[in-house]
Amino acid sequence: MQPLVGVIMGSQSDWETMEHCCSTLESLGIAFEAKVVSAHRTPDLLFDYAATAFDRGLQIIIAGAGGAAHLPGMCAAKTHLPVLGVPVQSKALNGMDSLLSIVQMPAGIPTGTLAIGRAGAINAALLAASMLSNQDAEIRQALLAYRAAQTERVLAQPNPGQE
Ligand code: RP5
Repeated sequence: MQPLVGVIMGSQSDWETMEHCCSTLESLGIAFEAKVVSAHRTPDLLFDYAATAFDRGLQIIIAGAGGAAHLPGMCAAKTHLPVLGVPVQSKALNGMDSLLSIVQMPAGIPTGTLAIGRAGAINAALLAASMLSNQDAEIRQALLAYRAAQTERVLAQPNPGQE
């Protein structure tokens, strides 16, 4: 299947976080590709990836990075596609560095910014699904089913401490 979503991350070490994004996309039946592309260590690869993304059929890019997290912003600078940034929880500053690096884009080149870590990785996939769902009935049904199942799980176990 032609990937609709490109998931990129700055390092192999980001996979622990970004695998939650990929497994969520998978569970929704959304075709995606996942690659390590570093803004700092492979800048030419990043430029090429972002510049060719639209022509290759991608509709959304999700970029996870930690520390001085330039990946989502630099990616957004090289493509008009929506870029969703996931701040990876860094060891030194617990992800505050990643969050601020991604969220504080100057006016003109936006990046959507999710929560730090696993929650942000999952929500990036769900947000991508929402963005695709107006044009794609299968993705819309999968997203609605995901949300309904989540609601069911909570309602089925209202008593705390009994999971
Ligand atoms: C960033 O530097 C990556 O996104 C990663 O979160 C962080 C640390 O990378 P490694 O030193 O673990 O490869 O570019």
